[in-house]
Amino acid sequence: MKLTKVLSMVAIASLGMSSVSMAEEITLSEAQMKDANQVYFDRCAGCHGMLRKGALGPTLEAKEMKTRGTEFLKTIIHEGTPGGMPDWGKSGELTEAQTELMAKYIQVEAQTPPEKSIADMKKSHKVLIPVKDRPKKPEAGAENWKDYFSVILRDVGQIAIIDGKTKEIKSVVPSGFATHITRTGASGRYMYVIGRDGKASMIDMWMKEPKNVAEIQVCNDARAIDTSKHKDYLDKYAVVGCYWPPSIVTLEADTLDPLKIVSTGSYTYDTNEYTREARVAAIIASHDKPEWIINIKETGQVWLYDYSNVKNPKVTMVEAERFLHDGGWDLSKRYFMTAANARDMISVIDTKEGKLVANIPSQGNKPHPGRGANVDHPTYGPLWASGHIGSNDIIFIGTDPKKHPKNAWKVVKKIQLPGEGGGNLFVKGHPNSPYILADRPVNPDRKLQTSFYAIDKNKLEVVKTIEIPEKYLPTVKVGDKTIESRGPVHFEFNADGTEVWTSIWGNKEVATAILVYDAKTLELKSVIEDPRLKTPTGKFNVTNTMKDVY
Ligand code: DHE
Repeated sequence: MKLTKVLSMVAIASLGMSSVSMAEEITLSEAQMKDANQVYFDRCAGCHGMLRKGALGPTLEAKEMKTRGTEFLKTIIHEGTPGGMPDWGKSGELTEAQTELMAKYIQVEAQTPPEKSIADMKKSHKVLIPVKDRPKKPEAGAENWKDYFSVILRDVGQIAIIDGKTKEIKSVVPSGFATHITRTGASGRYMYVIGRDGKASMIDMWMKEPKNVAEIQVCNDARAIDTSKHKDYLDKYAVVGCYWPPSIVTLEADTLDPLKIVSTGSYTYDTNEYTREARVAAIIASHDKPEWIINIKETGQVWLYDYSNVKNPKVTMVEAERFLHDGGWDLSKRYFMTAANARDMISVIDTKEGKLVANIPSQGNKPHPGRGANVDHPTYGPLWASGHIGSNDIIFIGTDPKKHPKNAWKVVKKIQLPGEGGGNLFVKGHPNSPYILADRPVNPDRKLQTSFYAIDKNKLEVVKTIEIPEKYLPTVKVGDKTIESRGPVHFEFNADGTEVWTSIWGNKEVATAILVYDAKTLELKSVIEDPRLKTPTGKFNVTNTMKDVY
């Protein structure tokens, strides 16, 4: 379907008009409800919320959905929208029957999912290799461990550990369902992994063949994990941020034994309404204080969580903006730069003073920085960059109020990725790279989606579009549908910033590749191909993750 047709459907949707009768009766059997609950959890809850109150995506409350009707909702679920809703039907992720089922399901009232206690968590806790049986130093064959990459194999629930120097796959280990991110501890030794199903696991990088050494399911729906990075607490605690039950769970860093659970259900900062679904989005760890900086999405608060007294934590609730999602450090690692995506805002938190510095309009549609990318610009000084899902804007915000006060907390430059529409998910930089790289995996245009873009850090211009050769974009037949790979997603540099890696985001039926580019010439330098590399998404280099380099 053409972009214009989808746009006009979105316009109709926003006017609340529908050609379908408002009196449509929806009845679903118990089996259909069960299937639909699972599909909703897997595909929809992340953006629209378990209780369907909306966040990155709009509210899907039954009363409102009934006014739209099944046929209209089916089309949106099948085709997606230019605002970032994926084309679930067209891409083959949902069958026609599932598309219809979901169109009906969202017209039925949402159910509240169960809570989880520490005792519930403990049932799934396993120390697979006790601390005393783990290597005392990096084993022979693991000499390059500080330049290893953990690569998420999303739809097969695995992590590939790849040597950044030799490109050898050291191991492929199981993880949670649709694993979301990985983070290292401050020493880099363990890679911590969080699945969408709330399963946390930790991989020992000192092993010749890195393996999981502990695992636990701390909640039912999660996206974030991090560790204590302050020098007095190195590798002491891990923390998981949960979407459901909305909570923060502190764990022992070497065994994942659960220590403390804190509910995040609270009041929206602006309207002071209670929301149980106050989900934990991005978490970053301070290097200067025993503190995690935690986005509470729906209430619009950033929690500065002091873990020094782990059973009795102190929390400073900083009012920022609603629908806080992803974000990362500025160049100095004092300011947390984070996107309130559904409000088109970037909030800046001063972690030294423990306060909001600014809410900056992002000047685009749905900012989505990942952790963002940092630039030390010769004229503007330190800048932090973000792209947008819903528009093709890349913005640069000044982050140095001392030496560059005129540029601080302003969008000093806005540039456009070429072509129509947004679809950018991640930008990434490295101090030794002359470029910031930007992907576009959810742009509806095939050519734009299968390319990535190099932005010169001095000129602040897109200077090169790198098209992925067709041979690395396999298609797969599912039923009578031919499904194409989405193209490159997410970037990560090697430790010295001389290479940048991107993954080809495909379908789980077919292996794709990791493409490795020279960070200066942007020539394709090597291709990591292996039948096990299915649906690679995020990649995290041990050194860069340990030091928060991006
Ligand atoms: Fe992510 C980061 C949530 C969709 C791949 N994603 C994050 C973070 C959050 C989040 C809260 C920040 C974690 C942190 O820094 O502590 N992501 C969500 C969603 O709620 C959403 C929109 C829908 C969902 O149901 O999950 C979503 N994310 C996606 C994808 O579709 C991606 C591309 C593939 C996937 O796994 O589903 C995806 N998200 C990632 C990656 C990061 C991430 C690779 C880490 C980026 C980094 O460099 O730190």
